[in-house]
Amino acid sequence: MKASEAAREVALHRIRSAKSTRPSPEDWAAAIENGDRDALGQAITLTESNRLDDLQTLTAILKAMKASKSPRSAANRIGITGVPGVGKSTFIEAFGLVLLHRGHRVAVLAIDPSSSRSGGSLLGDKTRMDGLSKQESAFVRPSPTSSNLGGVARGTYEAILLCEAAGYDRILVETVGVGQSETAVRDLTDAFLLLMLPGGGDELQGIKRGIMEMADLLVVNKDDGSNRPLARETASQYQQALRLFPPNPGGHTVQVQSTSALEKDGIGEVADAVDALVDQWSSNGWFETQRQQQRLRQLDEHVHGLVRIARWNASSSAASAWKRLQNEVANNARHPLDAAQEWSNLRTQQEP
Ligand SMILES: Nc1nc2c(ncn2[C@@H]2O[C@H](COP(=O)(O)OP(=O)(O)OP(=O)(O)O)[C@@H](O)[C@H]2O)c(=O)[nH]1
Ligand SMILES: [Mg+2]
Repeated sequence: MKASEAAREVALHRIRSAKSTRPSPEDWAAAIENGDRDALGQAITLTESNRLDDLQTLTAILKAMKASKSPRSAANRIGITGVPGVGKSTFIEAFGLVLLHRGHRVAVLAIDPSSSRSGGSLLGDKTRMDGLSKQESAFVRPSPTSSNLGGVARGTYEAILLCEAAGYDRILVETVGVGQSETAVRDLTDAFLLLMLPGGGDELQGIKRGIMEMADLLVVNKDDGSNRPLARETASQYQQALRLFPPNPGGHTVQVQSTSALEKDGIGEVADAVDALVDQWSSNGWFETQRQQQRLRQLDEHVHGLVRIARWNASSSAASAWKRLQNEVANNARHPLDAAQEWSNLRTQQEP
């Protein structure tokens, strides 16, 4: 078990064992809405749980939220991806501070920040987002959502909703742009920013074309010092390359911008560009269309996720049936589809 998972288990245990003293879902929701950071943090911990009772508590909290009753929240969800070391955390710190100056309340969620390195990253991120996490109007949660459910970002959607209910209106989600997690983050956010390094084609940067096609805005970071000429050249190369891309469903032109997250340069322009995109999507309908697609995808993912959790919480007879099916499939004695069908039939029979 990774240290981060152990810490999460300890936190979940603490929440569960306080069952008799902990607030009702209504009071818990009210505490979050009133800005109680501990209440928010603990509810986010629930989103990372693999236990049905925790998820039931979470559901009750979400249903008790006033915000969930409004048809469209005013918050913007912004995904930020890019290869390790491109400067995502540094960028989020600078970007977050700009948003705070503009009167926004900023929440930062990180998805699987430790996936590509061995530990250490959480500490690093805390120092990199030091200025932001100290601010009253900011909430930084470097949550290691390395879900053992197989879903990359299960729970992050709910974490976003919780942050919004707590009054944060700019939700920044950081993910490392090397695995599947960026697709998951794309499916959770309104605007998706891809950070790039100066120099090198996209292949060199380990960025797949598919990820470039998902981006709403490309940002060449580290446009400072001796990197400058190369950063500018890289930006114009990407601008050229984008012309060959298929039109994106939001109907906007994908722009390339340059920033120095370190020197906090060009960051306000990125914030302006994101605002302009959201304005455009609000008037052409894409904002709500995309949110609707995302909600439906969440429904689908949760159906799968809950089936998996139910399997873990299954009765001993169901558990031994599952073991038997696994064995048969592992030994090639049975087709996976056939075994899955038997499992699904078993479950249907058990239901009232
Ligand atoms: N020169 C320069 N260095 C930068 C800039 N932004 C970040 N860095 C440096 O690049 C290194 C990596 O920055 P991070 O912000 O941790 O990058 P990251 O993309 O979050 O990295 P991971 O979380 O490990 O994927 C650090 O040493 C930063 O100081 C920039 O704009 N210019
Ligand atoms: Mg980082």
